[in-house]
Amino acid sequence: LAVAPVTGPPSSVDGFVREFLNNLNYEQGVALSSSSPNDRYLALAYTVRDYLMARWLEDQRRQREVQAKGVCYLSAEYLLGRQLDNNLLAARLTDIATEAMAACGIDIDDLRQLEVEPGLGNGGLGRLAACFIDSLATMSVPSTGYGLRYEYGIFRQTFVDGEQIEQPDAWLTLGSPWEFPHPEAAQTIGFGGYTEKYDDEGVARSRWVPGWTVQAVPYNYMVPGYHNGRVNTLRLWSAVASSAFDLRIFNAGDYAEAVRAQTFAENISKVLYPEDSTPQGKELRLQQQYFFVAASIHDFLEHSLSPDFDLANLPDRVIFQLNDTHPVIAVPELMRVLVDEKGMKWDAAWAITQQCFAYTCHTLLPEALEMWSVDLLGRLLPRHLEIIYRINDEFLAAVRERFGDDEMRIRNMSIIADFPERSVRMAFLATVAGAKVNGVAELHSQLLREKVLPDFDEFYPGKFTNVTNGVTPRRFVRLANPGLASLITEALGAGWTVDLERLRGLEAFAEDPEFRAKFAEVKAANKRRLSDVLRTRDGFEVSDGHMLDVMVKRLHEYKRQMLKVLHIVTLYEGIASGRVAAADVQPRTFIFGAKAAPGYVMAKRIIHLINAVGSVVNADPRVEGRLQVLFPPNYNVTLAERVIPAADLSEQISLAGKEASGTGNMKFALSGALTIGTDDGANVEIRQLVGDDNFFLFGMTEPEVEALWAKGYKPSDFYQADEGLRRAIDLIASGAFSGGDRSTFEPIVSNLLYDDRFMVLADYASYIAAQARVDAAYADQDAWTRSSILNVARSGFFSSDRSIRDYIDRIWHTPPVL
Ligand code: 26Y
Repeated sequence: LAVAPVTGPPSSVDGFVREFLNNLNYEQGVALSSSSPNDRYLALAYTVRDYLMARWLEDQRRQREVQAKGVCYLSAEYLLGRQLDNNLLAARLTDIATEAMAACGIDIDDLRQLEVEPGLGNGGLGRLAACFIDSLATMSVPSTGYGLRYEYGIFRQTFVDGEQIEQPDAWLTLGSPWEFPHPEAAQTIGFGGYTEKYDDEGVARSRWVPGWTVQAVPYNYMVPGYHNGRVNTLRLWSAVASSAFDLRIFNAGDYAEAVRAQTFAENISKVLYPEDSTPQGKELRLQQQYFFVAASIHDFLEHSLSPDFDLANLPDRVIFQLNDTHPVIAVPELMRVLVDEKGMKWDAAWAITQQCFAYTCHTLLPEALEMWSVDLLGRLLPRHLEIIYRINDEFLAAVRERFGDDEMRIRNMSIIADFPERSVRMAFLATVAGAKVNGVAELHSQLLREKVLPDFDEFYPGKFTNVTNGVTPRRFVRLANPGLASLITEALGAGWTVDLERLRGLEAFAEDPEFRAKFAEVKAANKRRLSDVLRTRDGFEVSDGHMLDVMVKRLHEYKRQMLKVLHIVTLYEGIASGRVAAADVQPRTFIFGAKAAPGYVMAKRIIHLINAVGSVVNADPRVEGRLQVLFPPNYNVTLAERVIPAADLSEQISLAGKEASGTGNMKFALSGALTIGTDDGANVEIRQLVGDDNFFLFGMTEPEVEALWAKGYKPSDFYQADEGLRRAIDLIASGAFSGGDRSTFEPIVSNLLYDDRFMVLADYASYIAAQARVDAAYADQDAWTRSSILNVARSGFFSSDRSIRDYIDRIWHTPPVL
């Protein structure tokens, strides 16, 4: 029997109980009475899985049979979050499972808490990939997500004396019920070695003779669509040594040496790189990148195409979407397969390749564009380097033809950079190879064309486009904010979860006092839920009646957590100095969540400072509890799902021109938080949609930033000119937050005063003024709630379903297969 019969969701609680007990007995080997919480969690997960299985098998069969064009999303990161709730929701099993567990004397909530989320990503880019595969499944688009199955995901963050300590994230220890290993479908991936020319019946050809190989073993994950009976696949690769340990050496007693090769190979998928911006030239990272894209391309060609498929038609069957530069080594790999392995002519192969790739850029920081040294590439992937050189030669010849021998321009456009080290600019390679190149918000796409890749935009008219990011309403509204979800359904009826523009219908309700009261009650309940979580998780007490002012995102200087710190210190200094009565301060709780890259010293110092300011402010009786700073460690998707629905104010305060898009900003707006933000990334579009009255704009615009740099930026001038700023910085410098020790935070202070690359001081006054507007607005609770409802009503555009529709229309041309 090739395909299991399609069964619908179980109609009875009894049926679910039976399946659950079966799984407990036959998979876990325990009786209900003797089962541990983890046994129960696993058995529940297996039961949910079983109900999705028939659909999954059916969709796998159909994807092979229909031969429609599909998307292979290539991403080094997927920040999935917990799976249980999402899969229950997609399969319409939430109520049945809850009752079934209750019938067994189990509180399903207790089991939910046991799941360790797969943290296989750093931040926005990885979470975006997770939202996109959810939307692709929900919209019935044939697609596969490809990536890496890191044995250790993003590090677990703890604080010791306020400083970040990283711990390995052993997410697989207690079992991983959502994955299906397929060792029989392993791919052999080569590395190193040399290339050689040979004569193939009169035709001169090249081939690669790798020096060593690794096995890539796929693990499949279900990606269920929401209420549409679809289940797509996420396929993550794990590295296994091609030959196990050396028995001869082992028997001779040198155990470490016997497993050396094995350890070396298996290191490839051992751990996620926690850097999320600067591409440090890590050999292992290049190995990871090549490992997963080579395995994915071969997997697609072998398993998705019929044996007699004519590869000339490949663009009719697949688009490989490159999620940033991390998978760009796929370009020379496809060329190598087509030319060296399939015997295709170079020009034909290049024409195909150029139609099969598209590239999404997620940054504007020039230092964040990946470059690989020619030396390293030549050692690790010698044939790929040759192919890149040829692509570059032909590309530059075409540029010469078009623009003449403009050597400056040629040097600026070359895929190979000569300084400071001969290296390959992966973003340029992706731009030359991609059918389309997109940025992730309107402003970002515009700056990408005008500032980062202007020569390419001129050379390739029509290649550049925009797809503004989005977030999945399933996880971030339905699951994370059930109170709001019910209220919306009550007001608008069902259907909005897959058609988020319908939220517009809430605009009318914003004028209804009764609806406003209900909406405010949902927000209050979300705050209580958050408060419960923070109490059990971290021992924090969230005070009643406070505005929740939230800044959660990776710690980066460009995101400007320091600006938020200066605001808090300013408020505190006013009270501590006696100039402001505590009673006159709007009660606020400031919540931070942020991980810093382990090697990013300044970012870690800022984390230390936030914790230090929190300790002092929270403990000072003069504050009368009206200001509170909470920094729960280890911010992740699970915590985000509690924090975001509870927030009143969303902090999106990057220096204009630095944040490509942001996606947290969208999640907050959809949860009814008002944004205080700069004109940056997707903030621009959020403000346009929700309206100026419902958004607190501050700071310089991107052209103003440019102008200030051009004129010569001296941060100390701003320090001298602004008394409030001076007092805040002086208080930090005085050691007030470091037990009198002036040296602890001195590097932060001097960085602000004498360098300040992200113009914190230049935007300080404007930020403080905007915060005063926030206070004034919050004083009128009913008006605030109205704005909050309008934020929800007008943010439907930010569904990742809309992003995916844009990708389909502008880039992929892969219609849904219904
Ligand atoms: C290769 C390594 C150094 C690296 C690893 C991770 C480089 C970058 C990253 C991650 C980047 C990232 O998360 N970028 C964010 O992508 C989001 C989704 O498009 C944007 O919303 C956000 O503005 C951008 O910073």
